[in-house]
Amino acid sequence: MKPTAFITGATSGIGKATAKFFAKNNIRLILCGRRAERLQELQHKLSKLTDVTTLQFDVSKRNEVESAIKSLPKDFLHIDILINNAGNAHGLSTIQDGNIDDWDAMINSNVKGLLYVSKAIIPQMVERNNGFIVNIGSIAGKEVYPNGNVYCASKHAVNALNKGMRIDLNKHNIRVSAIHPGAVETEFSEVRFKGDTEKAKSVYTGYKALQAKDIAEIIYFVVTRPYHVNIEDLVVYPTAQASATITNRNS
Ligand code: NDP
Ligand code: 8X3
Repeated sequence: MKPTAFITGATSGIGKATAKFFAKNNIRLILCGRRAERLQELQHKLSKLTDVTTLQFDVSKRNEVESAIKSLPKDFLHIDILINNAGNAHGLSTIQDGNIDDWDAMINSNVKGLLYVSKAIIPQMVERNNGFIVNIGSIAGKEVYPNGNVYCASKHAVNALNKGMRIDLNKHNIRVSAIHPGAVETEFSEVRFKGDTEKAKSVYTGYKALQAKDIAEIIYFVVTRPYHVNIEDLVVYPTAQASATITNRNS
């Protein structure tokens, strides 16, 4: 029986690359995001490789999350793998200059969204005594960098929730892992800088950033270990990056 994975943030970047990699490796897919057109395109493409269904919802809207998951077709109700990936940074400002709407957006999607989705899916895993949750954190969940304040706080929360899930779900035989990437060249910086593509590009210039596929391959490796093996936590940097604030741009 092929496993089924529920991937949030599948319309772009890490989530999309993971969907493609999973599809090539016979994992059935529930692809989630807000952009319906992208979900349809992806479904059309990946359906040639595996069974795919899509759910359009905003992770930060509790009612949307609950009703979307309840609306899953019968043959997709059994979820083996949950990839909590949806999220973004909004803005990069000092705490005194920060925009409260940006703070709300980050906390609502990166923290509350992850919780809403997890809460809707964990019970079936508990009931079956089987399941896998992969939380996509960030190096921003391991250290705090200038102007990163609220985004870093949201990813520190993901790190704490990953540990909390591991403890609480331990007696239910559920595996829980976190992956904490450094700079990955996706739409992340375009979102952070609100569509300023030049500024976004500059984040990845002068060195080879991680690509979404690099993280997808790692997620696939993590979820395909034998059931008694649980990789708790992986921090993954581009070779040129030593920490959130130290990148060799002449490499
Ligand atoms: P992208 O911007 O390329 O992708 C973000 C994805 O999240 C999109 O599919 C988007 O879908 C979805 N998303 C965002 N907000 C919501 C929401 N409120 N409801 C539903 N879906 C949402 O960025 P990445 O692929 O880089 O980011 C994926 C994860 O990786 C994030 O959690 C990010 O914090 C983390 N990360 C990224 C790093 C990087 O350098 N790129 C490094 C470390 C961690 P849609 O807009 O269609 O809803
Ligand atoms: C994304 C990477 O360095 O902008 O989480 O926090 S960073």
